[in-house]
Amino acid sequence: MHTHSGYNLYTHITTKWIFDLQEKDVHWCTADIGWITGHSYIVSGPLSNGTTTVMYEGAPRSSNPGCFWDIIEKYGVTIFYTAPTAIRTFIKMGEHLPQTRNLSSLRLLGTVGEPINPEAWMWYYKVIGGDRCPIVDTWWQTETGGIMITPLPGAISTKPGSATRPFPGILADVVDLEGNSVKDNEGAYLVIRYPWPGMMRTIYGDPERFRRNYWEYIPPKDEQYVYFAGDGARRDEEGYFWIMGRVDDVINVSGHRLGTMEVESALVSHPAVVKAAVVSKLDELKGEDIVAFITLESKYISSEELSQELKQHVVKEIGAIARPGEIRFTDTLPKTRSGKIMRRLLKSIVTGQEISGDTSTLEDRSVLEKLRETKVSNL
Ligand code: 7RM
Repeated sequence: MHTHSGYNLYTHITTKWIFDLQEKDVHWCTADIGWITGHSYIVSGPLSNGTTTVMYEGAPRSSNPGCFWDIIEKYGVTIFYTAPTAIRTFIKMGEHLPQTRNLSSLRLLGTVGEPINPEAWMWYYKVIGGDRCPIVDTWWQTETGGIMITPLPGAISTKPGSATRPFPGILADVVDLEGNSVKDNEGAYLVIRYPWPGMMRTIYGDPERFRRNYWEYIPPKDEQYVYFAGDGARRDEEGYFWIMGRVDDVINVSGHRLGTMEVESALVSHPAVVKAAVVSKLDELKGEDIVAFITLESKYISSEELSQELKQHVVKEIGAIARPGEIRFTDTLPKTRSGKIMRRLLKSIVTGQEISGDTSTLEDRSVLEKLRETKVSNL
């Protein structure tokens, strides 16, 4: 549950400062308008600032190659805000598509929704931004209403893969389960210490759950409650935040805790891999074993050899403990319309269970059938 004034104030000021709004800007946030990123950065933030905002219904697909770049050229888009999953799709579609359009109107790029792997960041910077546009990697949630950790273009230098520093007025921290701040570069729980205008006020109809999940997960110290975001993170020696993914997506292999996103990021750093989704399955020896669903770059074909090579690649990037037990090649992954992988569904497929629970947010329902078949081609 959000409030009119707090939500609108917060989307207003974050849009103005993070996108460094100028009189002549044409702002395009490619999110689905039915999700929070669309509410905040297609509608509320841009319109309350009197900015020209592009509204487009659709996702990048092979049926509309080049469409996104046509829109930028046609409307002279100056600010382009999209998700890493979309960027990886653009990479797969090929750079000849953006390269044959005039993208010189662009001056600022943004990302949201998940950590961006450095390779995708570099591609975005070079091929879309023409080596000229800063990238703002913005961390936030439906619950926060607007952007919380982000660079301010021109003021905060960026590091590919880091959302950099908290927005002015936001007190973010990384703490252990007792609520104590941890040392630099130690991975732990991402919290916000003070309230902010855009914060959610409760969960509609379930105030108890609001308390439990967000305010009591990390116990208060001296009556000081902290907001727990549900994400793991580390802060480096320069105060830059590196988001490690949802803490409930942690896999325990032989007593070692691994973030699914860590393993996914290692996999997509291999040239053959465009998308990766990692889940666990129970394993008698290791406790849990890693199963990786992989979408390949179009010029690669799946093989036993490649499967071995990818496993070895993860060992090289993270260590032997993270070696996936199983690799499944697939053209599609179950995603929401905002591009989030629905790991819960992948897990049901891996464990051979019936899909239970809500699937109404699934973007493409035919994906599930296709995924069940991946076992057959598993090598
Ligand atoms: C805006 C939105 C929220 C979750 C959040 C994170 C992940 C979002 C980033 C990110 C790394 C980012 N709302 N997330 N932005 N992770 N870097 N820049 O996505 O409610 O749908 O999702 O998304 O795990 O908790 S959301």
